[in-house]
Amino acid sequence: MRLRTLLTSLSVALFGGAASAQDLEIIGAPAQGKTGFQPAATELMRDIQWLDGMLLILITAISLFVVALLLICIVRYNKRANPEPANFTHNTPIEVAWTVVPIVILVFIGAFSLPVLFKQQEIPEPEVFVKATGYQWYWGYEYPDQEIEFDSYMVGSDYGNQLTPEVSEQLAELGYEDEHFLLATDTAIVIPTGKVVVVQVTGADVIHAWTIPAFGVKQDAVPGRLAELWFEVDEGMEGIYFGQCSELCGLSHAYMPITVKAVTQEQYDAWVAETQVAGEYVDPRTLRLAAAE
Ligand SMILES: [Cu+2]
Repeated sequence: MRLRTLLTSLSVALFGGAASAQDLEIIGAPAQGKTGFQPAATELMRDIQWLDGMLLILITAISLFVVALLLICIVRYNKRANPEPANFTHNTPIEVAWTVVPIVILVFIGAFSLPVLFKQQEIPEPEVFVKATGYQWYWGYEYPDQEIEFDSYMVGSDYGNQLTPEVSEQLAELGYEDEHFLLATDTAIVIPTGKVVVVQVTGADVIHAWTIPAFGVKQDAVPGRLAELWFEVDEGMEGIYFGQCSELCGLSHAYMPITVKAVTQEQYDAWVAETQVAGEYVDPRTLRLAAAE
């Protein structure tokens, strides 16, 4: 697997690099000392960020309300200020209120969060279809319509996952900086912006998970199961996006990152033409149909 992969990877890397790495901006990457989300590159991620902001306002209001109640109790009902405590145990209106109000709040949250969830889970008709398979410890990719197949290893996986001078050099050759060590891969998924991309996710050995934070997608890669996720990168958001395997999958779990290059349709078409490899090819979708029968 690895040798054949190496050969195809080479062509992918050569052109993948030329087409995109150097002239593509790195958009989806974690930044030192930052909190919050990476910039949203899809509508799905914008929805998630909006939901997050809305929930933050809501929980801040609830927290302030609870803190205010606590402070009132501390100040007005301490032993000194209130030497004769009340001795009732029930208050029906208050009990109804603290049951009904949280229900209303939860229904309100659900009314906004469920549509976001459904939008992620309802997979549209793909314009580009990619199959991602998690292996211990790298990702394999297939474009059945284009008959493209390659594996994607972390830059540095051949050097004990250490940032050696050789690895530094490899990163530079692919257009990355040292800071992208642990994120950059030798090959990358290339997809066009403004198109619906469906990624079919599965695992070959143990459970992995495929994610790109800036796209707002994450999907467990479970052996024996085919799951799907979708995204459409906004036009104008051409760039490089990183993700990492997100399901603890063994020793080198931390060393199987994901690189997606979002490019224009023309660049994508050129990449496909350069990368297509002849040979025996099994369409993963026929396997899916067979499994469904
Ligand atoms: Cu993993």
